[in-house]
Amino acid sequence: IEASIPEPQREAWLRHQAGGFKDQDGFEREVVRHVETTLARSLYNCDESAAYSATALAFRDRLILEWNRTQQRQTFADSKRVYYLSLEFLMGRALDNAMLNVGQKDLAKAGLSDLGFRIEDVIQQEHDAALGNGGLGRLAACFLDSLASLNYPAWGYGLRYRYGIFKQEIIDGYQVEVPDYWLDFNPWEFPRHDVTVDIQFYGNVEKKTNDAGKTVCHWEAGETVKAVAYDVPIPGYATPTTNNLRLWSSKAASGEFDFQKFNSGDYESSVADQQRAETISAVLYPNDNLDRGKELRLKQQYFWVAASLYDIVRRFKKTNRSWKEFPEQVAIQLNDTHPTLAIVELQRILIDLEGLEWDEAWNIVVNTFGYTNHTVLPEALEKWSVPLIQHLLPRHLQIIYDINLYFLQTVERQFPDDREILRDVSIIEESQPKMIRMAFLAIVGSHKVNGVAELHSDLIKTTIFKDFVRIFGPDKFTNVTNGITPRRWLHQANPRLSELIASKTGGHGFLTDLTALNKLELHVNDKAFRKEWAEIKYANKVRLAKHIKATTGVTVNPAALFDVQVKRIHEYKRQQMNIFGAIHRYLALKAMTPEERQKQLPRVSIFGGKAAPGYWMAKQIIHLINSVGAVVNNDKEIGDLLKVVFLEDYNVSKAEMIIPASDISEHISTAGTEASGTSNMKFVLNGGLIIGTCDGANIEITREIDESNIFLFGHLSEEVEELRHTHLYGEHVVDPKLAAVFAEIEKGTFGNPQDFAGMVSAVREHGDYYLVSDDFSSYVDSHAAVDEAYRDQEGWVTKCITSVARMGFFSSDRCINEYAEEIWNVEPLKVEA
Ligand code: Z15
Repeated sequence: IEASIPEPQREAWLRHQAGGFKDQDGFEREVVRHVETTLARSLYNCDESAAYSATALAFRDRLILEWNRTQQRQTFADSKRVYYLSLEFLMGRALDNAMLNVGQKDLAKAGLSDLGFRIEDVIQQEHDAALGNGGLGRLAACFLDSLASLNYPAWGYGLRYRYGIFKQEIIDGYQVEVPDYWLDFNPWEFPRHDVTVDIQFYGNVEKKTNDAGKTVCHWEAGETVKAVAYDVPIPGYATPTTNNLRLWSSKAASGEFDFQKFNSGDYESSVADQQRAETISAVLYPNDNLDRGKELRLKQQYFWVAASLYDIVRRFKKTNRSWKEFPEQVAIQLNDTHPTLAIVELQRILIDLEGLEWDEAWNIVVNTFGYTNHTVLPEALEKWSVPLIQHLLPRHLQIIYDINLYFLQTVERQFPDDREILRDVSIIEESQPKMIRMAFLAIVGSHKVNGVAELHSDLIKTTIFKDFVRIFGPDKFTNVTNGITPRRWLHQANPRLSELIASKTGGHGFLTDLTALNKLELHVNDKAFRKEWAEIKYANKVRLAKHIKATTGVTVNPAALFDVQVKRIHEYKRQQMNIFGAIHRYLALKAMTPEERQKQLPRVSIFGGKAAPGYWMAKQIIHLINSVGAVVNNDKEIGDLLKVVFLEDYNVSKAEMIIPASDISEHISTAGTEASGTSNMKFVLNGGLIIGTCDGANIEITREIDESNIFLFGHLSEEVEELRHTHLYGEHVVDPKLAAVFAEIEKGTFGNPQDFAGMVSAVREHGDYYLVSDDFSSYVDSHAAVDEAYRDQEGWVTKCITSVARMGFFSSDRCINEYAEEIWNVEPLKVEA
């Protein structure tokens, strides 16, 4: 590597190189220095927020030193790098994670205490980095943690949204969205004002003859926007590797154009240009599993993809290799279809700018990309209209047409005289207007396509992508079951449980090899261990009960069974079935004699999750949950036997508190709709059981922990299509228990029935697409089985311990190793700790 400082002066640099703090005293010195200089405060006005800032800065200083060393090491090793392209990174808080990953939380705790602060309170000061909607964004964050912890040379690329997912407030039982401005103080990002890329939009394409006399396409763009890099260090757990997450921020390109405007006195419109450019990275689209086809979203996608590719290509070019070696140096993973334009952009770079022939370029492209599919829901599959792409990216549209042409020609050779398959697999849908099917483009432009759980990977092969299996053969399609990082989701979220497990499994090795949890099974009958296990769960429930009291005013009994469903609100996830179930339980309790009632098990039904602002039905579901809570929680006859609460603003840091406090959590999507689910894994890892359908990763969790440890119910994915058909064309009778629930809603027990009419009619009048009625009675029965099992506290604890012991498979480390071997062909970089 070439150094910018010449030899004789380098000695002074090495003498002064920063080392970061080494002990508690050094840590305290750094904190005080940051309070007094960086923050310009003193011991007279250092509050918790300043203590957080200074602590974060002290750790940030450490991280960036490791970051630098890691980048140098990876460049020097010259090995293949992985680039994970994701429009979402749902990181949550960084301080606790940084302290634990570099192994200095104890030191910081003692240091902060010495300075007059409690580390728990300091940690709570941090604002979540919420650059994501739900599962897909959180998966990306877990993957970054595993990539660094396993020492893979890997970068994440995303957008630096000024506003992350909105903050949810519940006002009079309704969701209200408040913008989340999170950048006021963010010590975790490093602006790289020297790392910028000019990104072009609009304009037109001309044919030109280049110096070699060859005809090439030249894109004369109409607008240029600048992408500025912001780097976020990603520390691995117990390793010196600190990888990079590079987020792009948009800025007006200060070209001559603006200058002219400025000179001619058109100051206002040059400011307007500025603002328009900054709009690109202004806000995360708040839709989970839904594509709305907005132009600004397409601009975001191209902006981010083009900047990232430029950066990747620039780095590759420094190695002076020939283009054909590109796929040996670079693996790019597409997190869903959102970055699919990267395929087109790389082809454009290679043929238009680098002068490669089409076939040679296309080989490089296909060998570089891998595509992960995360959904089969039709409303989530991205399609962009041809006129929109024509307008925004005219050269890219031509390339897409060429990709499609060559692809369809090979299909035609393979299946002569089969017009149907040509129409079915065409990247261009012949609709009005024509649409580009991004998933098809992603499949054609990648060497591997993976689903995220076994059932899901099978489903994509037999349904939405079945023709592509015929064309490319089955080996192009593979499964990588999702995973979660045990560092955040056990060690950080549930420190007492983590320590207890460490004490029984011979240390903290399970945090880097989660299969080591299986040693817990040897201790399942150890009385003291079981007692402590139960105490930890209870303490976590007490903490959540306090939060519930503080935020909703509802008093809940920590000894009650905590029944939790926290995730984005969506009809396919069936929170409506859960609240209908709660109403059913309420009616059953009301119908009992006081003596009978006395024998019932107290329950707290806990909900949380955001509805997309434009998703009317999801908002109605939130309203019904709150309305039921308002009645049930104030019913003196019912008392502790049933409470229904909706926790506002569910996010990563709330998840870290809620998940460890759960007894039973609900993963009850209509079979075949939830690609994987990942919170199911987090709940079980934290010693909670689950009630769920045979969907997504629930199936593999069952395989691992045994069906005796999970409450499964409902129809299977093979049965769904026929049931839907019968609802529409045969007879459709609503389950009687559910009909009674509807009757109660319509009586006005929970407020104006009109407010909930959409939810009722979706089931009764509109074909019950999500099979709420079909699954209702088995759902209710399954809950009765949960009650029964919970009464036997000893049996319950056995189930919990056994389940945790068998969860090793679901580490995102296992998952990343599978990607590395099966898709990326990359190896970890050996490092000395
Ligand atoms: C999203 O969060 C998921 C899929 C999507 O297509 C979009 Cl747009 C957002 C989720 C799946 O719903 C969930 O089942 C899966 O566990 C998660 O991605 C990660 O693969």
